[in-house]
Amino acid sequence: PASLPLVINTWHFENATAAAWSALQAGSSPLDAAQAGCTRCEQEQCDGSVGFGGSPDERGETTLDAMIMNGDTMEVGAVANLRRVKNAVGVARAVMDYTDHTFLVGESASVFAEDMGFKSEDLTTNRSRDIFSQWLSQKCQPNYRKNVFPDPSMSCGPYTPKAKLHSGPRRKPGLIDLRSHDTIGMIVIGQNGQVAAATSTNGATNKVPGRVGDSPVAGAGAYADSSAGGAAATGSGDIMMRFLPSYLAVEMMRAGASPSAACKTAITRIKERYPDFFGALICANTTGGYGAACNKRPGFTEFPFMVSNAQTNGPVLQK
Ligand code: SD4
Repeated sequence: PASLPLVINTWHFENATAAAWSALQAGSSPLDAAQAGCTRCEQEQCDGSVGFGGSPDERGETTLDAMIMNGDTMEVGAVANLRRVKNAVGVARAVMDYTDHTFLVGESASVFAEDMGFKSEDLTTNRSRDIFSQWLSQKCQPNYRKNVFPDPSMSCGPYTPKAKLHSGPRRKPGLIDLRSHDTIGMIVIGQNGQVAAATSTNGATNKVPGRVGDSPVAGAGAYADSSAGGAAATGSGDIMMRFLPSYLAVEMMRAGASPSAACKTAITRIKERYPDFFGALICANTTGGYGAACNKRPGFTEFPFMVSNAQTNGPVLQK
C-alpha cells in the first residue's frame, strides 16, 4: 500500500535501501537519500555490477556510469565512462551542483572529478582481472563489433556474438547474459511527494571501450518529475536506451496510469521490437504508490526489488 516517504530500488540491494531510508529519517532530502543509497552500492560493489572491480571492457578496464535527477527542479547530473573514481554517483551530483552542465564523459569526467577532490585510484581488482583474462583466453575477437567476429558459431564472453554482416542472417544484437550484472536504480519520494532518482553501474562486461549504457541517460536509466513520479531501469542498456522507458513510464503516470501499469507499458513497448531482451523497470508515483515490470531473464521468473516506506519502516524485498 502507498505511503510516504518511499525508497524503492532495483534488485535485492538491501543495504542501499537502508542507507537511503536512514538518510531520510535523519532529515536528508530525497535527492541526498538517493545519492546515499547508490553510494552504498558503489562501496559494496553490489553484485559486482555496481562500482569498481566489475565489468571490465575489452581492454580490461572498469569504467562507471551514473546519474542523479532532481524531480523538483528537473536538474540532472550524469557521468559516463568514468575512470579511476569509485564514487560515480557522487561525481554525477557534483556535475549537477557545481557546473551548468548535465553530462560529462570519459577521461574529461575523471579529470573534473579529480579537480573536485574525488580520490583517484585503480578500479581494477583481482575479480575484474580474472573476468578479463578468462575472456582473453577464449581467443575471440571482440564480439561487440559488426564485421570482425571471426566465427559466428564461436561464443565468447557473456554476449551473443553478432554474425558477420555478409555471412548469413544477422543474429539478435546485444543480448547480454545479465545473471550477475545488476545496476542499482533508485527512486526516492519525499513526504510531500518530491521525487528524486539515481543510478549507478559499471555497465556491460567486455564492452567496446567508450560504450555507454542506459543508466546515465535521463529518461532511459531513470527519470524523476515531482509533478508525475519516478522510474528507474536495469537490464540490457544497449537495447533499452532506444526506448527511453523511464521517461515513458513517468509520462504514463502523469496521464493517470498506476505505477505497475506504467512500468508494464514501457517494458511492453520494448518487447514488441525485441521479444528476448532482458530488462526491468521500477516505478513510483507522488503519493507513494509503486510497482515494477520485467521481461524475461534466464532462470528467473520474477524481478526482485526493495521497498522501504512509512509502513515498512525499513527495507522489504518485493517480487
Ligand atoms: C547497462 N543497464 O549498462 C546497464 C546494465 C544493467 O542489469 O542494468 N544490468 O546496460
